[in-house]
Amino acid sequence: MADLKIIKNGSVLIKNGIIEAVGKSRHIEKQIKKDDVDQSDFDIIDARGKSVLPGFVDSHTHLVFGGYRAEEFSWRLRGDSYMQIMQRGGGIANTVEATRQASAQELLQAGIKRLNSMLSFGVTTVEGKSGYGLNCEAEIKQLDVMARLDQVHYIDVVPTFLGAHAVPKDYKGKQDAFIDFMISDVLPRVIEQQLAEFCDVFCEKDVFSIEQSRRLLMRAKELGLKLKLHADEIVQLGGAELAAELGAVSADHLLQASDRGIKDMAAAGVVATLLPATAFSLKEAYADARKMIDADCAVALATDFNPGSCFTESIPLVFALATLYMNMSTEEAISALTINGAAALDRADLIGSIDAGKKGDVVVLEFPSYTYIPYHLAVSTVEKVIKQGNLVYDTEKGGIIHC
Ligand code: IZC
Ligand code: ZN
Repeated sequence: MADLKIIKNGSVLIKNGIIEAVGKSRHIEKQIKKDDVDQSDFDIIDARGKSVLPGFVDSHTHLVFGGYRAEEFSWRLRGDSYMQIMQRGGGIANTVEATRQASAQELLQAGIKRLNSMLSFGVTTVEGKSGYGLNCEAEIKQLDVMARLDQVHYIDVVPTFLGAHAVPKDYKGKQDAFIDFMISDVLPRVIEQQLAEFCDVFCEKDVFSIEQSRRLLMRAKELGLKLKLHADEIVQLGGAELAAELGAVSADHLLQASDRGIKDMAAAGVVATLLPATAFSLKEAYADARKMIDADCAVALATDFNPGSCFTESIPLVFALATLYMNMSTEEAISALTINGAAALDRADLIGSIDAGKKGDVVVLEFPSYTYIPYHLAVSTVEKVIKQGNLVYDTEKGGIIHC
């Protein structure tokens, strides 16, 4: 994670949206001449004095939702905990109410705005979860909106089915029956309509147990979904161990992960996705990134953008927290937001690094080195975003470039 393989005085050649070559500028120029390429066929973006990185991969968000929970934030400022608010009937249940009431069109418009903000931070691929419907119709509506967002926006949207995100009012105290309902009614519809790549569960004390999570995830896996897990965030339940047991692609949060769980994840190749902006927002202790990296876990970083515990799409904030408070080096944090983010979405062969054959998703920083990312504290250093070879965002051209 600490080795970024930096090329000084380099160039990237992108053709038909795919990276064709990367290397020293003089080598790339020679190759273009040898291939007899007509230079006028190419747009040349001059990045002299700047730095070029892979587009950021935000591999854990809840970006499609109705309503906001600003009032809960002020309650938390007064000392209420996230879980206390949830137990009083607020929290996720509030967003479920608002999301059920919102039309697909309203969710789409809000989603586009949020993706525009993410693009300005250099994000070129984002994962998004359902989980604010909790019934068949509204879960499908959320996933449909994500499919539509993927079509209409530059950013690639990877959909995750999180039907087991909370226990809805009509299933209060009947978690097992709710998992049965997800397995018998909702999951088959999601599969049939090919609306999700991943299945995730909020595995947490007083939400869904290890047993309940295992049951739903095993069925999802049988039906062809890849797995993720909200694991060991508030209480040490053994979520990391479960993710390893089930061969999940990632386990996320991990503030309370046990040593055994960390070892199991490393052995099973589960990506440890850490969400420092959530720990910051909830005033919790950060996940032990150093322990995980030293145990040979692949660590990814993501925003966890959601209306409750972490209402931010700020990649620079994540960099600041990871480097200053989790003792990750800048290089490790960059790997965690690029190639390991891609691995957390099972797409490391397609995105996450500037290599020939991968998607032409790159960002240009306004500064000469990536070291400016955490140094320019919590402020974006991204000047340009290139998505599949097209310049789609440029601060020098007023922001997003609409085609
Ligand atoms: O809306 O509160 N933790 N799910 C699990 C969330 C936070 C999102 C929310
Ligand atoms: Zn989450």
